[in-house]
Amino acid sequence: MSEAMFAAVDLGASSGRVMAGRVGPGTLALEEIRRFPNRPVRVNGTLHWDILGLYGNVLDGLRSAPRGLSSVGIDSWAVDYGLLDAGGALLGNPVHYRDARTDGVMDRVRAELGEDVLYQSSGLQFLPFNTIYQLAADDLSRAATLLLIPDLLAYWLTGEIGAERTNASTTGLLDVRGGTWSADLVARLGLPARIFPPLHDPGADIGTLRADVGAETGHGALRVTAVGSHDTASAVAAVPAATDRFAYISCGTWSLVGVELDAPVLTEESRKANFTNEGGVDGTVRYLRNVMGLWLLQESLRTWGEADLPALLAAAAEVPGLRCLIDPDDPEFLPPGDMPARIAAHCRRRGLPEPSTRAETVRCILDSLALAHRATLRQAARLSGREIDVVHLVGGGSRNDLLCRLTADASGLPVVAGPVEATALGNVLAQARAHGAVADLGESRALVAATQDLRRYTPSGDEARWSEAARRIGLDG
Ligand code: LFR
Repeated sequence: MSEAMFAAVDLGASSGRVMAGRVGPGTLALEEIRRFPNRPVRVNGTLHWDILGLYGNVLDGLRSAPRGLSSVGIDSWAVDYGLLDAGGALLGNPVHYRDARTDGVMDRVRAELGEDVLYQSSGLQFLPFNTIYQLAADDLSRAATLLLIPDLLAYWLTGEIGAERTNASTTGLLDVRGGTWSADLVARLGLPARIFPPLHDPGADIGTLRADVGAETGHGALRVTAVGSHDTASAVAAVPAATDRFAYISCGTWSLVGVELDAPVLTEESRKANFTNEGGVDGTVRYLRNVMGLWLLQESLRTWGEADLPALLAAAAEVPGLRCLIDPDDPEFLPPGDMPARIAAHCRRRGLPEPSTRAETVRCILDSLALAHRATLRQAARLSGREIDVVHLVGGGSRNDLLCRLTADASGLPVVAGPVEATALGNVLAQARAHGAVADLGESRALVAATQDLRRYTPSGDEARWSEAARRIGLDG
């Protein structure tokens, strides 16, 4: 097999990038073409994504990408969507999942349909922003088509309409067993069945660039290939695991903590622990839970107007550990706003010591995330029966040396950190498979392990200290 080149469009909640990836025997190399911030905008009280700004950056990225690409693939954060009218025009800017429009909606839908009905149907964890609750809060009267964010961008690039399955699995409206839209839930919620497009899997050929897009970007009849369009599905596909006895933490704005399975876990215990069964590439199940993640730190930095993260992390490493602790998954931390003040108030309310400096706040966030990682890893193993020998921590968070070390110490498991760009790599590898440049998931992962920078953290062994801290904050897993 000779070398082939692919472009990956990867949109995260805080930044987006267009990457070029070269894949061949023993080769997997990424080059960053364009990186841009993803800044939500509040308009008339509603928090929106700047979707045209993002699309403009995607076009600029493609324009700067090398010629000779075999295809381009798109992934983004999950659950959010745009609505098209009957003529294919976008009905308003997509709303951000952290917007308050879903306040109280999940509880209403749960009470009406029953938690068990919802979980048995979709296998999805209960998060207030899942598409199903957003749709229940939306005006769909003029909507002809619903497109999740990567599907919307693919539509603008190609003119083709469809829904990629890994991302569709985060809506709460995909049948977890059959992989089709759940007609029953759609009907019971009174949603219009017409808006749900035909489904396809990663690897599917979506179409070629529209003539005007080809001319504008200089890529002629470039093909758009479906990838694991949910960013977390792409990240998990690029975990450099050698066996199936691994857990992953896809660590960025969120920490997605779990294992990869062949079949969903739909037990009552699993529902109560709020674990999700999302779709992975090759029909795998991403059995995981959302931990609040580095959002806590990002939002603190935004509040402080602080730019020097390396200095803050170095200072946080010197602060005595496990003193100030929070439950990072408290819903009060979900919306944008003054995070340090909320963290202090959370500690105060629970009668726990409050952080008083920026370094203490950062240490509190990282210690608490490590404790949540520990608890979730334990639950994932217990609820799924999967034994875990190693934790792969991938994504932007794998750059955070202190968080990786604390996660190894807290979990008592070796942590392999990296690759940083797991999502873009997973995106490129899904395309490479569709174009015959790699054979399967196992070969893809072996290629990541052989070519990417990885760091290994061995747990320090002070298990008793972490257990005591976990009990103090109620995160014993
Ligand atoms: C990570 C992620 C998570 C999803 C959250 C909201 O970027 O896609 O998997 O739960 O964002 O879409």
